[in-house]
Amino acid sequence: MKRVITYGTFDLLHYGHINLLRRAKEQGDYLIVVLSTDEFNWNEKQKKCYFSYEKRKQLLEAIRYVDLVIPEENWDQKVSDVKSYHIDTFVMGDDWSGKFDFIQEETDAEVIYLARTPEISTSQIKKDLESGKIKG
Ligand code: C2G
Repeated sequence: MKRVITYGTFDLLHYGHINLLRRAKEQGDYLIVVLSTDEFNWNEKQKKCYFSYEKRKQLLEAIRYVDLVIPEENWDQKVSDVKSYHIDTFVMGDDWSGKFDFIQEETDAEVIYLARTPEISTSQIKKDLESGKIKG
């Protein structure tokens, strides 16, 4: 069984996230999503999520591509996650391109960066809602 892992905040879940999760799952048979906790988001990414960790986890667990959701509590857990979950492929959107190549050196996992869905983002959704714009 090929095991895939990916990381993210996934706040205000949108089709860009779904595109990423679908393609990540296509890399194997079992997809683990490591979801940023509220504390990690605030302390390390200065992101205040609209939905709490529990709500974001509930949404992700309802997605057919996702097999397991675990917490992301710090920047440095990736190598141990990849090893302890026997991951074959580490996937991130290409806004992170190159940032996680060290995983390939320090573990047996392959690192893949997938193209982002360019026109959508959580921050854009928030801006559009504030200005009353409907995406359609
Ligand atoms: N993504 C995408 N297309 C978008 C928006 C996001 O493909 N329009 C991808 C991102 O590239 C990322 C994943 O969806 O791979 C989750 O995006 P975020 O929730 O914004 O995650 P991020 O804040 O980048 O956190 O340690 C890594 C971090 O936890 C990643």
